[in-house]
Amino acid sequence: MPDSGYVLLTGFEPFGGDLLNPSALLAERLHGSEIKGVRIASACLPVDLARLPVEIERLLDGPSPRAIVNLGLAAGRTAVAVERVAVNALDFNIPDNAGQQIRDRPILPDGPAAYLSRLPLRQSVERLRARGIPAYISDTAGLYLCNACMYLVLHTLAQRGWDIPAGFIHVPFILEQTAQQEAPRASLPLDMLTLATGILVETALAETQTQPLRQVLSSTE
Ligand code: PCA
Repeated sequence: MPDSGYVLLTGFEPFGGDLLNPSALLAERLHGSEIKGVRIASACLPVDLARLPVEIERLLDGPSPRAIVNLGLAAGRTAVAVERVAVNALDFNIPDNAGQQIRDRPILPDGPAAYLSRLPLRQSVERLRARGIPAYISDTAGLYLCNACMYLVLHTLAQRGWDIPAGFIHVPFILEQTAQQEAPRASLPLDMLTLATGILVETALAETQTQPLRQVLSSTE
């Protein structure tokens, strides 16, 4: 059987005192499944600025995946947020899991100011909404580890000339988490977010098939 490649799907470990991170659960749930005949390979990324680039490098140290979807938790957001842009800046409101609180620093001192998502943003949001899942295009992924992940992945693709769909999705809390919160914040059910992740991967893959020569939407250069 010909190898039809794989989709790299990542989540993040818990951070900021939370016991779980829905993005890691989603990645785990979809690991090994197939979407449009393409296998999903999942990984969990560290909320640790020193380790994050090493881990991304390790994950991309092989043949190019067909698509990359990186997931993270955005506490308090009300819907699935398809991120439009990653900026070359770090400014942490809370320390990372290694206790580092970075202020006002670039991710890569010589890197471009920003990278635009390589996911089909509008189609993704439309397809999620059509399935009854609240979603929107977000214009900021924050200045913490998720933005850094999106930036580093897109930077790596630009450097290697890998013309594949890739980008970042922020998900809200899951219902199960907010039940323990003093003042429960916005959440969506885990099953709905699982469905959303599948739709996002499928949309990314569909776009590659219809537009194999999609222009590189990368830097500010
Ligand atoms: N959310 C954080 C980092 C890890 C995660 O899941 C963020 O939004 O940057």
